[in-house]
Amino acid sequence: MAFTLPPLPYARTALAPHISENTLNFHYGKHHQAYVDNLNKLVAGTPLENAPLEEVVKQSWADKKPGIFNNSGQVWNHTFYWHSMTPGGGGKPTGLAADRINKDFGSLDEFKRLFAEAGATQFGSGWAWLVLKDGKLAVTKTANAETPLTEAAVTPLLTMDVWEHAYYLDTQNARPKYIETFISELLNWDFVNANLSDAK
Ligand code: MN3
Repeated sequence: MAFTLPPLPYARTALAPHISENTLNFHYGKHHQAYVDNLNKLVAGTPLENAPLEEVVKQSWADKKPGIFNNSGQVWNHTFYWHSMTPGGGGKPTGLAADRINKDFGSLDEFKRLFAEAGATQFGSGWAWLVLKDGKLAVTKTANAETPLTEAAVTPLLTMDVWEHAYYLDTQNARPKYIETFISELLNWDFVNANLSDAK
Protein backbone atom coordinates (compact mmCIF):
# COMPACT_ATOMS: atom_id res chain seq x y z
CA MET A 1 0.00 0.00 0.00
CA ALA A 2 1.43 3.36 -1.01
CA PHE A 3 1.88 6.21 1.43
CA THR A 4 -0.58 9.04 0.89
CA LEU A 5 -0.67 12.75 1.77
CA PRO A 6 -2.78 13.07 4.95
CA PRO A 7 -5.53 15.70 4.81
CA LEU A 8 -4.80 19.12 6.31
CA PRO A 9 -6.70 19.54 9.60
CA TYR A 10 -8.12 22.89 8.33
CA ALA A 11 -8.83 24.71 5.06
CA ARG A 12 -5.86 26.16 3.16
CA THR A 13 -7.27 29.63 3.87
CA ALA A 14 -7.70 28.99 7.61
CA LEU A 15 -4.32 30.23 8.86
CA ALA A 16 -4.45 33.55 6.97
CA PRO A 17 -3.35 36.25 7.37
CA HIS A 18 -0.53 34.66 9.41
CA ILE A 19 0.22 31.88 6.92
CA SER A 20 -1.33 32.46 3.52
CA GLU A 21 -3.23 30.09 1.24
CA ASN A 22 -0.38 30.62 -1.22
CA THR A 23 2.15 29.28 1.30
CA LEU A 24 -0.03 26.24 2.05
CA ASN A 25 -0.56 25.59 -1.67
CA PHE A 26 3.20 25.25 -2.06
CA HIS A 27 4.22 23.93 1.37
CA TYR A 28 1.45 21.33 1.73
CA GLY A 29 0.35 20.89 -1.88
CA LYS A 30 3.80 20.74 -3.47
CA HIS A 31 6.56 20.14 -0.86
CA HIS A 32 4.75 17.70 1.44
CA GLN A 33 3.24 15.90 -1.59
CA ALA A 34 6.71 15.59 -3.15
CA TYR A 35 8.10 13.91 -0.02
CA VAL A 36 5.21 11.40 -0.17
CA ASP A 37 5.80 10.73 -3.87
CA ASN A 38 9.59 10.37 -3.44
CA LEU A 39 9.12 8.04 -0.48
CA ASN A 40 6.80 5.77 -2.49
CA LYS A 41 9.39 5.52 -5.27
CA LEU A 42 12.22 4.77 -2.83
CA VAL A 43 10.46 2.03 -0.80
CA ALA A 44 8.86 0.27 -3.77
CA GLY A 45 9.99 -3.37 -3.75
CA THR A 46 11.82 -3.05 -0.40
CA PRO A 47 10.86 -4.64 2.97
CA LEU A 48 9.72 -1.16 4.13
CA GLU A 49 7.09 -0.86 1.42
CA ASN A 50 4.24 -1.97 3.67
CA ALA A 51 5.60 -0.83 7.04
CA PRO A 52 3.90 1.90 9.08
CA LEU A 53 5.41 5.35 8.44
CA GLU A 54 6.90 5.68 11.94
CA GLU A 55 8.69 2.36 11.49
CA VAL A 56 10.07 3.47 8.10
CA VAL A 57 11.46 6.64 9.74
CA LYS A 58 13.10 4.74 12.62
CA GLN A 59 14.41 1.85 10.50
CA SER A 60 15.88 4.00 7.72
CA TRP A 61 17.60 6.18 10.36
CA ALA A 62 19.04 3.10 12.10
CA ASP A 63 20.13 1.58 8.76
CA LYS A 64 21.63 4.90 7.55
CA LYS A 65 19.53 5.06 4.38
CA PRO A 66 19.44 8.83 3.83
CA GLY A 67 17.10 8.87 0.83
CA ILE A 68 14.33 6.92 2.55
CA PHE A 69 15.02 8.60 5.89
CA ASN A 70 14.91 12.17 4.53
CA ASN A 71 11.64 11.63 2.69
CA SER A 72 9.86 9.58 5.37
CA GLY A 73 11.08 11.96 8.08
CA GLN A 74 9.76 14.92 6.14
CA VAL A 75 6.39 13.20 5.55
CA TRP A 76 6.06 12.55 9.29
CA ASN A 77 7.42 15.94 10.44
CA HIS A 78 5.10 17.91 8.15
CA THR A 79 1.97 16.03 9.22
CA PHE A 80 2.97 16.70 12.85
CA TYR A 81 3.60 20.37 11.98
CA TRP A 82 0.14 20.94 10.43
CA HIS A 83 -1.42 19.68 13.65
CA SER A 84 0.93 21.87 15.72
CA MET A 85 -0.94 24.91 14.36
CA THR A 86 -4.60 25.87 14.54
CA PRO A 87 -6.66 28.88 13.47
CA GLY A 88 -7.02 31.11 16.51
CA GLY A 89 -4.13 29.38 18.28
CA GLY A 90 -1.42 30.83 20.49
CA GLY A 91 -2.43 32.27 23.82
CA LYS A 92 -2.00 30.39 27.04
CA PRO A 93 -1.87 26.62 27.51
CA THR A 94 -4.52 24.92 29.63
CA GLY A 95 -4.66 21.71 31.65
CA LEU A 96 -1.71 19.37 31.64
CA ALA A 97 0.33 21.52 29.24
CA ALA A 98 -0.04 24.58 31.49
CA ASP A 99 1.04 22.60 34.55
CA ARG A 100 4.04 21.06 32.85
CA ILE A 101 5.20 24.30 31.17
CA ASN A 102 5.23 26.04 34.56
CA LYS A 103 6.86 23.12 36.34
CA ASP A 104 9.59 22.36 33.80
CA PHE A 105 10.36 25.84 32.37
CA GLY A 106 9.34 28.05 35.29
CA SER A 107 6.98 30.17 33.17
CA LEU A 108 5.22 30.36 29.82
CA ASP A 109 7.48 33.26 28.83
CA GLU A 110 10.57 31.16 29.44
CA PHE A 111 9.20 28.35 27.25
CA LYS A 112 8.41 30.90 24.49
CA ARG A 113 11.91 32.36 24.75
CA LEU A 114 13.59 28.95 24.47
CA PHE A 115 11.32 27.78 21.63
CA ALA A 116 11.86 30.99 19.63
CA GLU A 117 15.60 30.76 20.24
CA ALA A 118 15.69 27.13 19.03
CA GLY A 119 13.93 28.13 15.80
CA ALA A 120 16.06 31.21 15.24
CA THR A 121 19.39 29.51 15.89
CA GLN A 122 18.77 26.38 13.78
CA PHE A 123 21.34 27.14 11.07
CA GLY A 124 19.91 26.47 7.61
CA SER A 125 16.89 24.16 7.38
CA GLY A 126 15.28 22.26 10.21
CA TRP A 127 12.76 22.14 13.01
CA ALA A 128 12.18 23.40 16.57
CA TRP A 129 10.47 20.99 18.96
CA LEU A 130 8.78 20.73 22.31
CA VAL A 131 9.36 17.18 23.53
CA LEU A 132 8.88 15.02 26.58
CA LYS A 133 12.30 13.62 27.44
CA ASP A 134 12.90 11.38 30.45
CA GLY A 135 9.59 12.57 31.89
CA LYS A 136 10.38 16.29 31.55
CA LEU A 137 9.48 18.87 28.93
CA ALA A 138 12.39 20.10 26.84
CA VAL A 139 12.95 22.33 23.80
CA THR A 140 15.17 20.90 21.06
CA LYS A 141 15.98 21.51 17.41
CA THR A 142 16.84 19.22 14.52
CA ALA A 143 18.47 19.75 11.11
CA ASN A 144 16.87 19.04 7.74
CA ALA A 145 14.59 15.97 8.04
CA GLU A 146 15.87 14.84 11.43
CA THR A 147 13.22 14.13 14.04
CA PRO A 148 13.05 13.27 17.75
CA LEU A 149 11.00 10.24 16.70
CA THR A 150 14.31 8.39 16.27
CA GLU A 151 15.44 9.06 19.85
CA ALA A 152 14.67 6.58 22.60
CA ALA A 153 12.56 7.86 25.50
CA VAL A 154 11.64 11.07 23.67
CA THR A 155 8.03 11.91 22.75
CA PRO A 156 7.45 14.81 20.31
CA LEU A 157 4.73 17.19 21.55
CA LEU A 158 4.92 20.14 19.11
CA THR A 159 7.00 21.24 16.13
CA MET A 160 7.72 24.36 14.09
CA ASP A 161 9.14 24.08 10.58
CA VAL A 162 11.95 26.61 10.07
CA TRP A 163 12.83 25.64 6.49
CA GLU A 164 12.62 28.80 4.35
CA HIS A 165 9.72 27.31 2.37
CA ALA A 166 7.60 27.57 5.57
CA TYR A 167 7.70 31.38 5.60
CA TYR A 168 9.46 32.87 2.59
CA LEU A 169 6.30 33.66 0.56
CA ASP A 170 4.75 35.47 3.55
CA THR A 171 7.65 37.12 5.41
CA GLN A 172 10.56 36.66 2.97
CA ASN A 173 13.79 36.31 4.97
CA ALA A 174 12.27 37.38 8.31
CA ARG A 175 12.37 34.06 10.16
CA PRO A 176 11.99 35.74 13.60
CA LYS A 177 8.71 37.35 12.48
CA TYR A 178 7.36 33.95 11.37
CA ILE A 179 8.45 32.41 14.68
CA GLU A 180 6.75 35.17 16.69
CA THR A 181 3.54 34.68 14.68
CA PHE A 182 3.64 30.89 15.09
CA ILE A 183 3.92 31.24 18.88
CA SER A 184 1.42 34.06 19.40
CA GLU A 185 -1.24 33.26 16.77
CA LEU A 186 -1.03 29.63 15.64
CA LEU A 187 0.44 27.34 18.32
CA ASN A 188 -2.03 24.51 19.02
CA TRP A 189 -1.98 23.87 22.77
CA ASP A 190 -4.80 21.29 22.43
CA PHE A 191 -2.43 19.20 20.29
CA VAL A 192 0.27 19.46 22.98
CA ASN A 193 -2.26 18.33 25.57
CA ALA A 194 -3.40 15.40 23.44
CA ASN A 195 0.20 14.26 22.93
CA LEU A 196 0.97 14.64 26.64
CA SER A 197 -2.08 12.52 27.52
CA ASP A 198 -1.04 9.81 25.05
CA ALA A 199 2.50 9.78 26.51
CA LYS A 200 1.32 8.94 30.00
MN1 MN3 B 1 8.47 22.27 5.33
